[in-house]
Amino acid sequence: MTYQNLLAVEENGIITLTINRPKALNALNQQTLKELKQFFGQDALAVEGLKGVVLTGAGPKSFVAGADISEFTGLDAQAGLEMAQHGQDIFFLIEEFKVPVVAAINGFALGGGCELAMACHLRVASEKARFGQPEVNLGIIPGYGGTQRLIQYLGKTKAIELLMTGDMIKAEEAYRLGLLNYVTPAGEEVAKAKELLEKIATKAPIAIQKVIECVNSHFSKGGFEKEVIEFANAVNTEDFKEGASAFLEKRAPNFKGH
Ligand code: CO8
Repeated sequence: MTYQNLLAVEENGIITLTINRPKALNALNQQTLKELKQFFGQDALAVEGLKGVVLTGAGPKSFVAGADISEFTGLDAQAGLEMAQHGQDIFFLIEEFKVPVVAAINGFALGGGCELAMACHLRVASEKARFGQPEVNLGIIPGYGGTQRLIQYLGKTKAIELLMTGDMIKAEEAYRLGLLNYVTPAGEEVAKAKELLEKIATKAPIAIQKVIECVNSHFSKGGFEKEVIEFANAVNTEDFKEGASAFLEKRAPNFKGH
């Protein structure tokens, strides 16, 4: 497969998939989502000898800084609904991928970036990584499953606080709250992710697939559907136009509540 915004490098049965738009802090534009769909839409079991995938971001600063806000201009409720649904569908492909996917979080994991990391089976982060769901700063809510998976990992208490405040937290706190499996010194997150995959590869592959299926089946998808609808309703507000414009114009937003 050839990609514009992803780099896929296979070594010893592990594919390291790097989101490669460092100038935009690896923000998820539509092209990148299309390529993620292409990659995770393939049948993992049909890829000879595949032990697992490490998903990371290019550059020293960011894993993924969210959905690409420059593509929000002119977004209406219907387009917002379709985009959120499309993103959620791709993230479910990752969550349901038949071999383990480990996020190696090298920097900012914000909005859609935090949601992407949460769709992976395991998360290893550099001590420099930062996490958050800052959508409320833009007048919207998460649309790629963030309202649901954040509760799955953190519980309601901290999840609702982070979703309401848009606050960013450091890797150590994210680890303490249960979002991360491991924190490593900066630059060692990919190696640790590979080490985890090598360990899992010594186990029975069918048993690992069943673990993935059974853990996923614990959670209902009802809240995800609600999130798509309410994301679209938030897109339909003046506050969203103000929030997105304010980000692009590098100023603070002035929300009015309509
Ligand atoms: N989209 C597009 N461009 C971005 C994004 C983004 N999410 N984040 C950063 N960039 C760009 C900046 O515009 C800037 O570009 P330029 O150099 O051309 O001005 C470049 O990346 C570097 O960014 P900064 O200069 O801002 O770097 P700082 O170190 O000062 O700040 C931050 C880094 C804190 C990460 C800051 O860039 C930031 O706050 N980014 C936005 C984070 C955010 O709000 N993410 C959530 C987006 S909304 C979302 O993800 C919703 C998901 C569901 C969508 C459903 C379907 C549409």
